[in-house]
Amino acid sequence: MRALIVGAAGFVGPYLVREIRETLKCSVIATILPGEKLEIEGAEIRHLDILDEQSLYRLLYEERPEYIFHLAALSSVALSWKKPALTMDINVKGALNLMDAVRALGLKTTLLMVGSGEEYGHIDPDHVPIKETELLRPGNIYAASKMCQGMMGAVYAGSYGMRVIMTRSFNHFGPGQSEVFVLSDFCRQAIMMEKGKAEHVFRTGNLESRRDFTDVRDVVKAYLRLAMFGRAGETYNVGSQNARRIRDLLDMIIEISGVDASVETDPARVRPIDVPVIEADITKIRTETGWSPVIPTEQTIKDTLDWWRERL
Ligand code: A2R
Repeated sequence: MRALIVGAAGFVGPYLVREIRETLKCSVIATILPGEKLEIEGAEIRHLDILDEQSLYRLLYEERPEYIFHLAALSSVALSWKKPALTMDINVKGALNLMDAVRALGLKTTLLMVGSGEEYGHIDPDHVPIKETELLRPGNIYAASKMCQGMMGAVYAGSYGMRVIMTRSFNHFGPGQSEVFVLSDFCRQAIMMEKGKAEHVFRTGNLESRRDFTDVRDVVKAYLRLAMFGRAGETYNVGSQNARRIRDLLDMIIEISGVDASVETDPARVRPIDVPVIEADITKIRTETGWSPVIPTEQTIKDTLDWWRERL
């Protein structure tokens, strides 16, 4: 048995490789972009740009994986404002290329398409925590692209009988995440201060938003449970069902790191449109797969601080 991870060179990929090997005990093929040189422990590496349809088709023809985990994306909301066409190309056309190659080859494959909690967009506070049945009102380019991916996934499952399962993954974080993402950025800033490389001021965006954060190591466990027990054509929230104010999380980072610092708003870090509260209702995934997150936020912060400590 073989599992394929498409877009494995990012934050989630290496964690997913480990989780697949432990849970499915099968070989893992991991794709990275052409030109990248990267070793991922426990996986065979292939180069792939999902916009290159022929290479994608050839890879699937040769490998015929039983499981495909689709992670490849332009995954930053901030970047999606700057590069809207590229976001649509990678996140919609790329996902479509993948599903259509599986269809054309007639592969009996489980495809897990990773979407985003951002797809819900502006939510009535009375509708929080958000169920999968909630109307989608994406408030940014990234969210709109992921919504399209999810819709196409449902079409391929419904029309071609393919085993396509979609996630709406809420914020995740942990060691190894880029500083483009808020908590990793704060942890990095804390360690820069600790090492005397930055003045003792946190530069932040909007601190009043409430977000639902899950440790990446819990997130990849959810992906495995969904690949094994999820229903074709269905979408599942992956989150903690515990939205926290970014300000409170920053306070936790300050306390755990022990740095003494003030906090200043940096206009460059404030997004054009921000969504005040995002929190997942995880009843569906919990009931159908038995998954729920177990790693405490304090632990994730501690491990992320340690990760930056080693690197800076
Ligand atoms: O943009 P890069 O150079 O960091 O490469 C990203 C890669 N990627 C692609 N792979 C194949 N063909 C493309 N045309 C293409 N464009 C970008 O996908 C990166 O190595 C990977 C995605 O990793 P991250 O951006 O670190 O996302 P993460 O945190 O691993 O999240 C996985 C999934 C994504 O679909 C997110 O939108 C979702 O979870 O939250």
